[in-house]
Amino acid sequence: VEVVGAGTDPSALAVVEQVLRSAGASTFVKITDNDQAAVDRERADGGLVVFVGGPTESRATALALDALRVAGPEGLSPGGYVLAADRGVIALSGVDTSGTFYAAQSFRQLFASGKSRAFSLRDWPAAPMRGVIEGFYGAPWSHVDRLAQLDFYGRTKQNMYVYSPKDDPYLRARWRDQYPPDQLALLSQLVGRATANHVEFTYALSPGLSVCYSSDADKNALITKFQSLWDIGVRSFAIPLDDISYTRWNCDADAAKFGTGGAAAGAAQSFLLNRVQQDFIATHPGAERLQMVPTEYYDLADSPYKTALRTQLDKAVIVEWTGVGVIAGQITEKQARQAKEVFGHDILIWDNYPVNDYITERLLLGPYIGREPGVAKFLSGITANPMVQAEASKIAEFTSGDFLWNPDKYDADKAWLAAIADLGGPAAPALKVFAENNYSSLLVRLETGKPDLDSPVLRPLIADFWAALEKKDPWDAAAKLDGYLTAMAADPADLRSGMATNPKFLAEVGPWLDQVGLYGQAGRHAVKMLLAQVDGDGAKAWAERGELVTAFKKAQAIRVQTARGPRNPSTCTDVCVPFLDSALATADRWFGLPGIRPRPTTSMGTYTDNVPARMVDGDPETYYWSDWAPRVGDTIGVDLGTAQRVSHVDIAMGKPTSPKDFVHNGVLEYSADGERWTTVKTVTEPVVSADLPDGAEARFVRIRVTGAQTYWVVVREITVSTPDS
Ligand code: LTM
Repeated sequence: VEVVGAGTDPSALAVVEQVLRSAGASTFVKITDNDQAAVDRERADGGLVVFVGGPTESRATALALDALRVAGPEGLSPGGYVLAADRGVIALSGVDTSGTFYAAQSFRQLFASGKSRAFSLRDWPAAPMRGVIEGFYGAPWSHVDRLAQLDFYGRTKQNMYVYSPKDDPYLRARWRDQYPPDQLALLSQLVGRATANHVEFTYALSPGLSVCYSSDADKNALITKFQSLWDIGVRSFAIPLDDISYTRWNCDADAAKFGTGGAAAGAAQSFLLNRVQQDFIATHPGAERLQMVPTEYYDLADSPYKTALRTQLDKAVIVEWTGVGVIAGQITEKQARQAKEVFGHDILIWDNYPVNDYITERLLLGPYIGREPGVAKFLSGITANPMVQAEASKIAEFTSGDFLWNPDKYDADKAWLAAIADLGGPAAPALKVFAENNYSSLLVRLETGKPDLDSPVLRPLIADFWAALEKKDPWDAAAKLDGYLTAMAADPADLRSGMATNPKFLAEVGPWLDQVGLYGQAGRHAVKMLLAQVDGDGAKAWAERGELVTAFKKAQAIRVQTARGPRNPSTCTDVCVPFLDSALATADRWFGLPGIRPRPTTSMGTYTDNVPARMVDGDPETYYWSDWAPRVGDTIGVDLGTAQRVSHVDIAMGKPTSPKDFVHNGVLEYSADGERWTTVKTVTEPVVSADLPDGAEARFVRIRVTGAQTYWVVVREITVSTPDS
């Protein structure tokens, strides 16, 4: 029996009915809240009575909570709720309709976990704004992706979706143009789905590439566009002004009115936004607060631009900020407080995790980390910028949603396992193996320079195996390592059958999944090859070596088409390839094979398909090309797999059409262990040639950048010679 009021949230009710149906209920009797006699009758018949609706929706739930001696949700922050059950009665009462919807979601979770006996729960969110901003470069999500995302946000109690795909022409390049009716109809469907899931659909228009800030016509074009979205139900609007230039005006009138430089840009943006605030937001009752992304969105340094925003932009506007750095390794409460002061406005974080548009060869499936609880509590909230791969983004999104609801209790590992269970269902164990090998937390690497955390399970198994091999007693460690590699090798088949009901996810991750499988296979052959050598079985070792090389080559030949060109997926990053290289180098010494097998290393990204492998392909016409100007500390070099005697190094950088693309200020260094480095010489020219000291032992050789520069880096060839080569 469901007891509802006139205002009971229909979405909450739908969730409750779905749960009860999955528990075997087939008939529902719906009773309105003033029919106490009907309730008593049903109870006398032994039926389960479920009261749905908080004080603003239904009067009956309060009476039920009284009878259960549980306090109501009054006074909780928006989205808060009380959920209680005892003696055949269940009561779901939100402080608002979203709260009741979240009570229903918790009811679903508790049912799934089997906790259906007497309990009472009082729960509310820490952050008012919790969600996702579709704000990446590259192919925008499909309509179907977005519908699925909105349902997912509802299930995970997130209340915000910002529609801001950089490559939707109607948002940036052609922002003045109205949507054709068919596209508006799709947006309208999204707004409806968002509302049903208690998600605020924010429409974010980015006029910065061509807007004339002082022009009435452009202000009116903005408002006309917003009005067309208002008419289909949108109530929340944003004006992102990131990734544009403020040294260049789009019209002479702006130069005349505002002058030049950062202060002028801040004044111009404030001028336009204040007019949108006054002429649109303030004239539309029910509109949410306007949001904006400043052009300086990535730091805390005060500047003429920020001063202008602080002093001139209407205080009602919420300012977005990515933390310190476009991809912020850590965001502290102290920084959050500073952001509020420096920008002089309420702050919403645009968090660039798990977005992978700048590193398209990787999937970022690790949990949300590195944000202090105070960030969620003290600011307006956080929207996570996801990956091009919508379904795969759900793992990180699940965890950021968890953090935002209750940051004090957030446990990244637990949240991550719950995310894997939620997405993987019965295939969760296979999904876990896959995600562990795409677990990269670039948040850590980019900010601290420490290695990221890819393959957290495989990494120590490999280390143990090497240590045991050294002691000539590798069998136990080999068995453990082989167990995990077997799971990797089986992962493509396991995941494809176990997650067959989610073909979208499988299509998104296909090339990465195949690579995990091939690295698993190659790894198993590597272990068997090395064990055969310990046994002195040369024939077997040689056969395993052949299988290893075949699987390894296949893994390296996989290509994924991305917005930045074709890429070799990078799974098990910095773990599988070095392991296989080292295994081959170790075995080849045993076989008495000559030569060095250098593997390219770089701390930078790759421009189009000029992949790092081209630094060591023996062909000086091909080259690796970084996709940014190196920062101090960036490196390019080679890893030889094992430490060995090295006598000479040649490195050729630059190319005829980009002769200045080389490291202008750097040092050539080598190291046996990757920890202690010896400097050979300074680097200031495109061609580097150096003898290493007699007896030098190196596994790694690199150029480390010591001075900032604006040129990118081209490396044509790195050649390393041994005393006998
Ligand atoms: O972060 C912001 C505000 N803008 C862009 C994003 O659109 C982009 O997805 C990320 C990651 O590449 N970087 C940005 O600067």
